[in-house]
Amino acid sequence: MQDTKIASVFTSEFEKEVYFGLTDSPKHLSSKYFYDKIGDQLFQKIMAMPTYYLTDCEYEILENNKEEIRELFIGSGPFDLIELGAGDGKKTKILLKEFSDKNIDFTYVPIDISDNALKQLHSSIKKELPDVNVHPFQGTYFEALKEINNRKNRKIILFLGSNIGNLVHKQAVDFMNKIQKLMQPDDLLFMGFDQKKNPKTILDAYNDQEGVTAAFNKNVLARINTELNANFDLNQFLHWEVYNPETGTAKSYLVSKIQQTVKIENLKLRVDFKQWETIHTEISQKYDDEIINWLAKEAGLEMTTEYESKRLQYKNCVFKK
Ligand code: AVJ
Repeated sequence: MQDTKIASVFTSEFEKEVYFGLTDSPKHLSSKYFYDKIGDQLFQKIMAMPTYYLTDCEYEILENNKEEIRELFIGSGPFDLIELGAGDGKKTKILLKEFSDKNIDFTYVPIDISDNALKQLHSSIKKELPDVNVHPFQGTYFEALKEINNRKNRKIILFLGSNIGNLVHKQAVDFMNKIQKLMQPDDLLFMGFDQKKNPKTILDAYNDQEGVTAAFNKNVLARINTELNANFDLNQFLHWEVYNPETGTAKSYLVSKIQQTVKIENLKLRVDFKQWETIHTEISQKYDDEIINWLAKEAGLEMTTEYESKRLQYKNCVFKK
């Protein structure tokens, strides 16, 4: 049994979520906590791996369609280009460069949970694309909604990389619906959706041989160690990926290789693991047309355009309210 500590003295959202996630059954932790300085670097490594095809697919779509996308976005004049989960902005820079080259009047508002990623993105844009106006905003997707609401210009909202896939359908509908409610008739929502495909391809994308994805997954434990004074032995956990081709849901787990007890000093908590007990850490949902149309309908959005990558099935879809 776990020690109990009255759950009223948490000093951060992280503490609180770790406490409730690791005292729940089955155990779980949120993938939003993968992203600190080390996690950002690991994710950049993942994006550079050929097995993680998502980045290349979306890059190809943006590169091949940048003129058409530019025309679509210009619409009736100046706009704010608001990006949820901007990360290193590698793909978005294709559009930023295109807009900047054509002297389009817009402001780029990158939003990310990682302060580190945002700072790097900001300084790289200042250097590479000095003419682009940038207004970075640090926060979760939920906090991003407030920022979207504060922007008074016409809005183009980018939600790339199949980041939506970290949300279960109910959360995705809820989130897209909240965005829809903040949109004006002229505004657009531009999203990336990784498609259902050969299950082997998906497993390879989330279980690379070099162990980068494993390190990325375990980074949430590393953060608990350093930020909450815990003693997780990362070697005693196994990265495990499952993909259900029926539902299109990929799930990541950390599996305890042995029976063990972990101490988290800042939470005054001892967490017992049975041998082979799991911590569920991430979902990466894969989509098909039926699911995307259903999400859009539920969220009160109408799809106006879609782009598909040639090599592997990945789509970018444009919605209006
Ligand atoms: C950034 C959420 C889109 O789920 O594919 C990559 C994160 N996790 N490898 C994804 C991730 C493991 C990624 N997203």
